[in-house]
Amino acid sequence: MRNREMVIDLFPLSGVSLSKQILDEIASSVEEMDPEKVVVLAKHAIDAGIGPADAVEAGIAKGLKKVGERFERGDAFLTDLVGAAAAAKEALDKVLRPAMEKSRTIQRSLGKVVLGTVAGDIHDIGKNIVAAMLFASGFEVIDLGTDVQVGAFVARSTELRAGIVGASALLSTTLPVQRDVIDEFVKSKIRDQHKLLVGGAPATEKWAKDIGADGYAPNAVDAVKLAKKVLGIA
Ligand code: B1M
Repeated sequence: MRNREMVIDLFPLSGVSLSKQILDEIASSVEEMDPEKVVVLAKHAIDAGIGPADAVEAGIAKGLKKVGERFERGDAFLTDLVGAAAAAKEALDKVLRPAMEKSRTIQRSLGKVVLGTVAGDIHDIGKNIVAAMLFASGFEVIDLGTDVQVGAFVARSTELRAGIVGASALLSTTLPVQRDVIDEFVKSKIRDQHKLLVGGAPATEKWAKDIGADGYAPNAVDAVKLAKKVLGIA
């Protein structure tokens, strides 16, 4: 708690809760593309007792979303997306993902998850957070990276006997590739050997149902719940 007291001293009283002040500043610093500041604030968040998943969702992801909205309106350039993503990644790699991974208490594996961002898509921030949360919760995660070809999902999950396959997509143009991944499992006659999950900003529960996936998760915390649910783990 000594750390929390030190952080309280850094944020003057303003009627706004300490957590909200820190999380709002993380979001603004991502928008301002200031990696050093995001890293310092992420450390303050952990010291103040904010969980790393909350720091990601209510801080980092919120800042990225705002930059994305400005980009869509034409008020920001691609360089702003790149700069904001770089600032976010710095805090995720140096502070928040290690904090998530450190919280892993189970040593035995709950099961293998093959995870990747689908072909044509290089967005990996959300997928990496999902991977860290699954690992922290006891899963063994095999991260295939980004721009993963449909056949690679099938080949790697077969080779590794992974019970779960997760496909992430962030673009409306790459969302249909999630359906291609599922179709490939069906064509290969191994559909019933794996639980196929989808996620990413444009995906929805309805989309998952329509393409025959076993489930959809809107965020990393729900992805862990879903992975446990499809394996029948309480
Ligand atoms: Co891009 N981009 N981007 N981008 N980018 C979006 C997605 C966009 C919505 C921005 C906008 O216009 N508002 C837009 C897509 C529009 C559309 O398709 N409808 C867009 C575009 C257009 C593009 C380019 C085409 C731009 C261009 O070149 N002209 C280009 C495409 C490149 C490509 O992939 N081929 C591009 C490039 C980039 C950067 C490289 C600059 C960078 C990515 C850096 C990186 O990832 N390494 C980038 C960024 C940063 C964004 C935004 C701003 C932020 C994405 C992000 O990281 N969010 C984004 C705007 C937005 O999303 N609102 C945008 C934070 C992250 C924590 O959330 O990824 O949703 P998310 O992950 C969540 C959940 O979705 C879920 O859990 C995660 C954690 O909570 N989840 C899963 C994700 N995957 C899961 C898998 C699961 C379960 C849950 O499996 C079981």
